[in-house]
Amino acid sequence: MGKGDGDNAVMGAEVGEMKKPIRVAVTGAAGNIGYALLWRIASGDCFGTNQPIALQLLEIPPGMQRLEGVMMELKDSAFPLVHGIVGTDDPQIAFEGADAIFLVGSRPRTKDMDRSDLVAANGPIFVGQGKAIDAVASPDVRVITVGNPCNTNALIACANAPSIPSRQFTAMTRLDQNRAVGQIAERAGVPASKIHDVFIWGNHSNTMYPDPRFATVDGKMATELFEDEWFQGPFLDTVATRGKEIIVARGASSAASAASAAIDHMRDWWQGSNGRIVSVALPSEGWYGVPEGLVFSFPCRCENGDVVVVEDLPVDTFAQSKIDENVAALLEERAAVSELLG
Ligand code: NAX
Repeated sequence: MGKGDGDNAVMGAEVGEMKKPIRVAVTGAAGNIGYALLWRIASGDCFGTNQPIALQLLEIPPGMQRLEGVMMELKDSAFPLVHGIVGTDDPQIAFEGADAIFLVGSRPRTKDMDRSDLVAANGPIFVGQGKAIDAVASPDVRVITVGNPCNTNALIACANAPSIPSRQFTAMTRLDQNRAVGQIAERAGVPASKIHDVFIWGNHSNTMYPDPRFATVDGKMATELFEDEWFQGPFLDTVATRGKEIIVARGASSAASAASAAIDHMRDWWQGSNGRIVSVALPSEGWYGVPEGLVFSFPCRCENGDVVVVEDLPVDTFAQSKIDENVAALLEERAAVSELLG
């Protein structure tokens, strides 16, 4: 199956009006996040309402029957932008010619697992998927890693795809950002749209740091409205532990909000962030003293299809201590998977 070709496995493929269809791959497509994500992609929320797409969905064999059901429902939704749907358990088919890839599928953490068990259980998945991306995806592919531990999984996939520039591999900290925005908006009594330029440093884990120092609330500096004690105490704690709180309340992990954040991340990358600062975890080029190659969340702007790190923000003592804490955690994760880095 070549880029833009038809294929027996493609249902209802028709290439034509509007723009040329792009190929969008989603792994773990029959999972909880997949169920929310696919409908947002298909409706045009991510790549634009004039951008047709072909969906290429990956599952593991035990997930294939559930994936069949998801594909039936996608067909039944009759999305005008969807020009084809492929479901497969072969990464080489799922990533063939892919222009955008959402790496969602991985083993969720269970009660008996600590973070190092999670790294060990999921790391190997991203070796195979990185190699497949290297072999068959579009050379311009943009990859977002959602499956946890997402920073280190992105690092593994990137290391196993040497022909693709490392800046095309990212991990998602946008959910942490959105959680931070939600907290500030609620306290200020304004809609989330009034909050700009809150962003996340570091790892998608409870060490991440939601930096409020440049945030604005309806044009006013957030730090003039609310005290440091709140930002460094309850605000930080709420954002850091929100995932756990949701599991307790809902009996299941965040899914719709995670899918929504993945849409925000890829939409801004694809269409631009309109000058706003957003959080993207990407392989460090030494920015802010973060060791080269670590997949670390930085303040970024998205413009002309690229993610550009905002390099000149001042860092105070508290922010530096949080950056250092995240560097240490990510160095430890990198050491734990060193044999998977090619
Ligand atoms: P689910 O368990 O509902 O779905 C995961 C799906 O992935 C399953 O259908 C499974 O069969 C499939 N899968 C497993 N291994 C695969 C492989 N090698 N190739 C393709 N598919 C595979 O989990 P869900 O709630 O959808 O969460 C998915 C991942 O997102 C988890 O790792 C989770 O920890 C992570 N999250 C990341 C977040 C972030 O902010 N970065 C937040 C939400 C979420 O916790």
